[in-house]
Amino acid sequence: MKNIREVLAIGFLLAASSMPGYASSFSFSPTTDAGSLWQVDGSLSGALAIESQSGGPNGDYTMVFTFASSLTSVGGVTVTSGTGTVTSGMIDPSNPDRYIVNLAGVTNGQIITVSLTNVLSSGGLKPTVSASMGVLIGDTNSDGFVDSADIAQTKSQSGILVTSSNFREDVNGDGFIDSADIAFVKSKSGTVLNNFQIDPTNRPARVPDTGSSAALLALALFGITFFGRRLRSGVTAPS
Ligand SMILES: [Ca+2]
Ligand SMILES: [Ca+2]
Repeated sequence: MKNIREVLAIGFLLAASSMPGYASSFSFSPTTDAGSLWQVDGSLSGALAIESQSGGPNGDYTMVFTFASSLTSVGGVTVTSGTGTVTSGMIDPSNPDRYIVNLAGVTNGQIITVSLTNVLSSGGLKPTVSASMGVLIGDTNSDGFVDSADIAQTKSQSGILVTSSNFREDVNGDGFIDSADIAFVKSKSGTVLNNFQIDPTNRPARVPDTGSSAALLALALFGITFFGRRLRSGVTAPS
């Protein structure tokens, strides 16, 4: 699995090598787990990748951008959408093709986008490079929902050595898949990745965003008030 990923990554790098300053890939993981072998491979232009592992009590995650050539400097790094803050950003001291972004306060059930500006590499200058990650703790099968399928998947891996193919089920990132992870996924059951559909044909409805929920609530309150008044006026009118 890891070998296939490496072959694909190398192929991607070769394909992107003719594009100056182009970020060829990025990956992410909980910060405490960032030194491990397994991170979620993101896509800069394709399907959204979802992080299933917890970033701990402070929501600490690390994103790594990989470029086709060595970086000279990066002008700035910010969270351009979603909830979370950049605590640090640096060119990887052990590999200048990579830029590491540490994040804190990343909340669950959201898509967060991080942007690098004025990325100067040996391949040229890129004004903006952005990457997004979905954060949904316990969504081990990456469909944007935490439900019985994720619980079953985690149960199926309980007690099995953590590898590149099942690390998503190590939800608390402690290096083991066990009852703690099953309980963790169960505790998140019913949560969703807001405003996200992996396949509209398989899911009946988009999750209402906060604005829609507020509008529905306002409409419901208006209805209760309006019909309540009508009811009261109907009852009191004869006397
Ligand atoms: Ca799921
Ligand atoms: Ca675990």
